[in-house]
Amino acid sequence: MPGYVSAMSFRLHYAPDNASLIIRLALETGGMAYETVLVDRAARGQQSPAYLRLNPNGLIPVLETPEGAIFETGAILLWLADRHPGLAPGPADPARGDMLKWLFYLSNTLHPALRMLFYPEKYIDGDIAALRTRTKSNLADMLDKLDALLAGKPDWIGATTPTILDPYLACCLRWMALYPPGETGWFELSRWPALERFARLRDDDPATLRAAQAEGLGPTPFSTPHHANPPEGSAT
Ligand SMILES: N[C@@H](CCC(=O)N[C@@H](CS)C(=O)NCC(=O)O)C(=O)O
Repeated sequence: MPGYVSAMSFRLHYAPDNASLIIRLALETGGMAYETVLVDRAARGQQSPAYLRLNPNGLIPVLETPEGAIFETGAILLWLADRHPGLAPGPADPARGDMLKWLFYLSNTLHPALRMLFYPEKYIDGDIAALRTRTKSNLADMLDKLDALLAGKPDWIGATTPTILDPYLACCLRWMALYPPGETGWFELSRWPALERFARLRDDDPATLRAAQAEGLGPTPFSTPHHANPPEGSAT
């Protein structure tokens, strides 16, 4: 595995259609130069000694930066936004607090609930079906709140110009529609009209088109997603 990145460049450790997609979309939105390193999920590359040196949690993504390796999707997004004006309201912007609270909501409430649905065995030794049932209901409540947020048309999520929150939410919607196979019947995007409009807007974003090409996501990756058909690697 390659080591530290050269000055002023980013190296994204990714697997197709994994949480690294959120970071790829943010990098594309910001027009930032980056290279990618495939994590071979089929071979459990995220648990290799070299990868664990970058992220001791063995989770994807990692972004190598000139200042060191960063893990945790929310942390990487905020780090990028702090260095790239336009990706989020800055510290002096009155919208900063609103942006931060919903960024943290995505990263410490919505995203972990998705992980419970996708990897229930990491959260419970017993009744996986019960955990999944409760988690789906919790997720539906979260989507109600996010739909209300977007219906209010804030200019830092769901607006024409995307911020770091847009790829995070868009990817979560995509994964709810696709994963785990056989467990997605609860999710019907049309139940949340503002979220459905949001997903359509994100489908057509130029950064989405570039990421979709790189990871084989197809033409409508957020509003009517299909499983990825990536040129390299595998999603699971
Ligand atoms: N809290 C982490 C979660 C990342 C995460 O769930 N990554 C998944 C891929 S989407 C992963 O690495 N799964 C492999 C595993 O659990 O072994 C973050 O925000 O970066």
